[in-house]
Amino acid sequence: MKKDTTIFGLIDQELDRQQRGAELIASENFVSQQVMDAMGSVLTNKYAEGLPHKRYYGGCEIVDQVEDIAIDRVKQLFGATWANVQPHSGSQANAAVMLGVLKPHDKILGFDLAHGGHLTHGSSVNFSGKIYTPSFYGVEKETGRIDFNKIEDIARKESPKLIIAGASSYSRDWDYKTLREIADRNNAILLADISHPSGLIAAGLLNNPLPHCHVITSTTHKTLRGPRGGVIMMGEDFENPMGYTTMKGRVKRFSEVMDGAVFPGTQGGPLEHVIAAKAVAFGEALDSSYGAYCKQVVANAQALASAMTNLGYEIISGGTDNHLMLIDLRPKDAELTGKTAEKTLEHVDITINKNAVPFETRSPMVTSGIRLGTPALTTRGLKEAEMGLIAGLINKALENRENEAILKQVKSEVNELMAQFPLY
Ligand code: DSN
Repeated sequence: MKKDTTIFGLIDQELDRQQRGAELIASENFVSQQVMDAMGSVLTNKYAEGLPHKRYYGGCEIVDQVEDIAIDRVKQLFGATWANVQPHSGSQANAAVMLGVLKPHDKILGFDLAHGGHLTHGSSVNFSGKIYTPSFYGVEKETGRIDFNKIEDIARKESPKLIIAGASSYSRDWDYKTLREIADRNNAILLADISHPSGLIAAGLLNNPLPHCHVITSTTHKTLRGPRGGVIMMGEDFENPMGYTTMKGRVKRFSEVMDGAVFPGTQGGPLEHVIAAKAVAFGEALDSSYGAYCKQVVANAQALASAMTNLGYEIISGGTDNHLMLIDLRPKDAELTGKTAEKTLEHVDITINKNAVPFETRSPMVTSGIRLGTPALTTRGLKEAEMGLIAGLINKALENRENEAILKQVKSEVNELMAQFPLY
């Protein structure tokens, strides 16, 4: 076959974009060459519906070993007793948990998307808000933090069958112990979606939900620095509280319900090439160097938050415990929207995303905030000193957003800085 120069030309352009730019999207990272090699391997050719050693296809003896290793490594990484590494993404992992735990129209209680939650935690435009009946908790206006004790008032009023912890733009740690007590008192299952901070949890830098939550979901491509994908885990397996039975009448274990909810419940054939890449990434995260990387991610986030604060920007909750921060632009510049900030920074090769802030007054397509994260820049080797430089460049671009000459100068400063930290 003739090489597809159109697509490979675009891939080269994307590599150049990634090389020259400062990547501050909190949910992105740069995987190692061996993670990419595993993803681009012959394993993409294999169908393997089912679980290792219980497949619906022949010829699975090699992919069984790959998937077993991925499962073993992720269990070791988080201290889990059970894991399913087949979810194609974090959203698919959440869909499987909900299918396993809930019936259509059952009540769920999640963190409000407008306060930093996720679409799959009950948003009206997502399956989770269309199939199930959501209610939400949020942050306190004065502190920008969740008051975990207040969640109980909502749980008592709403009686949700599932309570969801986890966020996509919340910079503080979670009190899983209190949430489990609330879940137990209100007969709810507790799901922690740790897609964003999972790497930092594995490195022991944040509270671990495994001992407290019934079930845990995560993506594998954010702080965990693996391929795009998802995983479901359990700290302790137990007899299924929903009372599902096998065809022979035996009460199923929760892990059996979860496995069935992934396949055949919500997915077909697993992506064994991606599962191989997950195994490689989990192996990298088990290496002692990964802990140092995660510590630097947090140190960089704190340095960036403090530099942005010194430049007059307001960080929601006043700082960060993890890899990201949410900035309300209004106190610095009432005219500056998240949409304009994202576009301006893209123009100077700094990639961020606009983000709604708690108690937002603008539409989700405009917003009053931006979200910044440090996992990707930290992988490239940037440290606290460079975070000060990045904050200065962001500020210079935003303050001079109408001045093309200054924007051009900022862009070349960004490109020069990033050239000192080569990627691949
Ligand atoms: N899109 C992801 C993020 O940026 O946080 C969440 O799914």
